[in-house]
Amino acid sequence: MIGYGFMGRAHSNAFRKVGNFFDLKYQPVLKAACGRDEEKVKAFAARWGYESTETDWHKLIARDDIDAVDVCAPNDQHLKMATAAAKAGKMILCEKPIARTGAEGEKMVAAVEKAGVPNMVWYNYRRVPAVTLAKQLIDEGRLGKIFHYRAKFLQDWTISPELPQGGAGLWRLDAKAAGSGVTGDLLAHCIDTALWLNGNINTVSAMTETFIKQRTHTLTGKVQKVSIDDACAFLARFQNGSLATFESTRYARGHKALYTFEINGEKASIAWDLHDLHRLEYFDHGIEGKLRGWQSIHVTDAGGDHPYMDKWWVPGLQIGYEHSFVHQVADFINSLGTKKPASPTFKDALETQYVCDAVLKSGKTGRWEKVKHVK
Ligand code: SOE
Repeated sequence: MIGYGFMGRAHSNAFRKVGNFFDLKYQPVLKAACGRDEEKVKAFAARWGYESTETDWHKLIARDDIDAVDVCAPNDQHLKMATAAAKAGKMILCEKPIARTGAEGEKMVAAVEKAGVPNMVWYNYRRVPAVTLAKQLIDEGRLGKIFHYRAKFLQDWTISPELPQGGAGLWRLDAKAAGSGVTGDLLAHCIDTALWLNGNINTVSAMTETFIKQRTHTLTGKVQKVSIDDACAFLARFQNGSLATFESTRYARGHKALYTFEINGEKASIAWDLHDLHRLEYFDHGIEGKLRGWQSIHVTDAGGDHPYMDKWWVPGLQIGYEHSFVHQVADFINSLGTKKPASPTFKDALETQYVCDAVLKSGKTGRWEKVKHVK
């Protein structure tokens, strides 16, 4: 494990729990945690049960007793860590977004393909059971032809001009470390889910804004220009002919993590909301007229009807955010040695990155931009 922030905790929790709930081909063993601050990494390792610590990630990657590396460091570290880990023949799990740009992502894809190592990017929301159920319903053809896709991810934690940029957690405000603002951090989630549910996006037209132009940088102590996008809204056209709107901001007062999507098809519509993540709203036009209406499906059926839920409690008892990471680890481990890698692979995540690149470009040019595709 490289990194001990928010995601270091979320992933460690998943590695620890997964074997208690899922039948696995291999049990994860928490060999080592790595971070630059020795005291902090030792405390992290002790809390989560890692056998050892390292303060230099090169040393971690060089170790023979490590088979898989989990990159939970800021985005500017992904390329060098993942390519070095691939060269050393390690499996790699990398935090989202895959990198700061498509160009970086391409190098990472090339490295894992050359090394032939299993790889995955942590777009965890795919594995919220209600979202996985949405995927099943779409793949079964229940929505018919898709007309519209609508997604947003709203937060409000950066409204204060006193908030610095850079350093722990706040590297998300520093374009050098993060690559972009809400586009790479939040819209990337919406885009990953959208590509998974509704196929590729061909063209985008975006507007971006940076509301607070200067912030003190934690590492230099100086007031520096803010180069990330604080807000971004874009229109998109999918390859299947459907139209989309996406919106994200960290300036929506009152909203903490309002990730929602809605899909309108010829025969049915689907809606989901992260704040109520165990529910899937479903409208089936095929239902007899007098009973037709939105159904709120409580996705907790443990009898096998609802994805992943047979591994948890009894029907009606819901699970939460952290379980999406447990599901992702389970799928990754059980995909090893099979012909079907756990998604999203680095290659899948590169497609999302290409959409982000086109969105950021369009935000600058003010024009519709074409999305590059992974071959
Ligand atoms: C940012 O606040 C953040 O933590 C993202 O980095 C995560 O990817 C998202 O799931 C929740 O919000």
